[in-house]
Amino acid sequence: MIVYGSPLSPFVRKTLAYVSEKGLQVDVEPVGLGSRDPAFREASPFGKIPGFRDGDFTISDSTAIITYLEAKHPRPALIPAEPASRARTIWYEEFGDTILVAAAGKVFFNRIVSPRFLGRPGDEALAAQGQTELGPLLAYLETVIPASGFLVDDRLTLADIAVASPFVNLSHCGIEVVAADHPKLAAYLAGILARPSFAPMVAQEKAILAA
Ligand SMILES: N[C@@H](CCC(=O)N[C@@H](CS)C(=O)NCC(=O)O)C(=O)O
Repeated sequence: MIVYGSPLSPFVRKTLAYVSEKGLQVDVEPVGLGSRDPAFREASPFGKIPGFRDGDFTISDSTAIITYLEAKHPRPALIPAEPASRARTIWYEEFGDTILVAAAGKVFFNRIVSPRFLGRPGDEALAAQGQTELGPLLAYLETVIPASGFLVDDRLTLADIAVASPFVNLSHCGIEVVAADHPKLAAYLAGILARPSFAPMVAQEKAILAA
């Protein structure tokens, strides 16, 4: 199986952390934004990362890829079967993918992607706006994190992977959740991001950005 993309993308990182937690093996084919690589474009017609290939089967979108893998490899179940737990897992995935990435992505794109990878200055006003938008999102998470350190069913699910991933992009921008302001969220993120599914990948990302 091949995942096309770079773990610097919150969606690629989410997919790779999920793959790792499932105990699956994939090859990562690095492709940059806008790549015209034919094998990648077959998997991802609109050039978005991640793309995915399993033999003749190709698909793009982290949620679609994870849906495929979860159906094909049901154990360990990272999307619970019980209706309310399943719905809450998908809510947190959606919250991470859309609401959180909408804010964190403005910061990451304008402070790192644009100047470092596209060779043009970012829009600092937009980055600052993204940072402001984070306020209510961090406050929300602080109210919903259970003592177990997992968002759903007191065990790791896709919810935790999807919510934690965009915080790595903020960390790359020097923005950390501070325990003095958000103690539950800070402890929660420390726990999820210390897992073997995240920690080595994040270290690799930091090395890429430090080079
Ligand atoms: N909903 C998609 C979003 C994928 C996405 O937007 N990826 C970004 C990188 S973080 C991308 O490829 N952007 C390039 C583009 O839009 O052309 C997913 O979950 O995979």
